[in-house]
Amino acid sequence: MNLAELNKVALAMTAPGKGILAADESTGTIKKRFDAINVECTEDNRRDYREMLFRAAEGMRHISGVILYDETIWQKAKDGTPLVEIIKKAGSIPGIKVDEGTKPLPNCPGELITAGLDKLPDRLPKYYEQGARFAKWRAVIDIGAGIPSYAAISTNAHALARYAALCQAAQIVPIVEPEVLMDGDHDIDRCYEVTEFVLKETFQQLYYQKVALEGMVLKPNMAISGKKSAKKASVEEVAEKTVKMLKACVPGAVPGIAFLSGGQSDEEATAHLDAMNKIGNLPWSLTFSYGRALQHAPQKAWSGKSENVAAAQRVFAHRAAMNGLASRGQWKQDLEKKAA
Ligand code: 5MM
Repeated sequence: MNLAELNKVALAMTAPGKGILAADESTGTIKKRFDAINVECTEDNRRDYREMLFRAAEGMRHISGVILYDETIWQKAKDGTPLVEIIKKAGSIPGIKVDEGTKPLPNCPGELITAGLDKLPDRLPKYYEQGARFAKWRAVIDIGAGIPSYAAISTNAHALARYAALCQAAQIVPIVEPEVLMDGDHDIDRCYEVTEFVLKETFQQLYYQKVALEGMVLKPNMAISGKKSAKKASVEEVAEKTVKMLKACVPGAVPGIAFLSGGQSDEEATAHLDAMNKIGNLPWSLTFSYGRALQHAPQKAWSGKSENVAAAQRVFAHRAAMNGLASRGQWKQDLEKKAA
């Protein structure tokens, strides 16, 4: 393992002013997104949609890396150019989602474990050869009555650490994503309490597996109220509590933290990131690794029509630019109004 090289990639992925585009929806998830805009979920449509994003030069100026799904990393654009080459030409780093989704966790009703470790040592060198310099693995922790259990937290943290160690051995930077879902009716303090526990356990397991923190990126959820919570925390409260929680759990050796959006509205995800960076004086850089909060608007603008490509690319560029500003703590709400 060349740790200096891993560290260089991790720093580039989380460089201020830029963030990561999570375009790694599995076929089932992208089908849901396409259903919402009445687009048929064919291989060609998935290719055309993603090619449109990767060729959006203005938007890609703010994108340090792109997380791809297995299908996409091998795909070629309409003119025969590999999609990974388009990403690299745009000055961005290609990455790959390597987990194989979730399965029910035995003895833990309603809880999940992420699968995909078995063949990982054989798959990673192939992804490296194809141009991937980082990978992603997402663990899912739900909050509800009697959950999460310690069994679910520790099993998922262990899998995340095993994955991260395998990535580094293959000279690939692991994005470690322990996602505490915001689907429930819990308040921000319950989210804080669960996420703190999950992060502590994750870093303990990373330590046991001898993962070099300098060569990884953390992709956490924010401390935030559940979507069905009766009391919605303000932007300031989310920022203050998330920063407090991360400072208590994430060693300064980690080069950068790139948040998931988790179902927040596009503008909320930007405002929260911005407010955290405005607090300042942080030991790591804080940026975005958004899927929905970056793609929702361009998907709607595109709606599967080639005549909408330029408009969709403009919408994508706007969201990427807003989040780029937020990663520096320089976003202002006025900028959203001006674009509208
Ligand atoms: C883009 O969505 C990713 C893939 O999800 P599935 O494997 O379930 O299809 C997802 O892992 C995503 O990278 C993260 O959850 C962050 O995305 P959001 O939309 O929460 O920012």
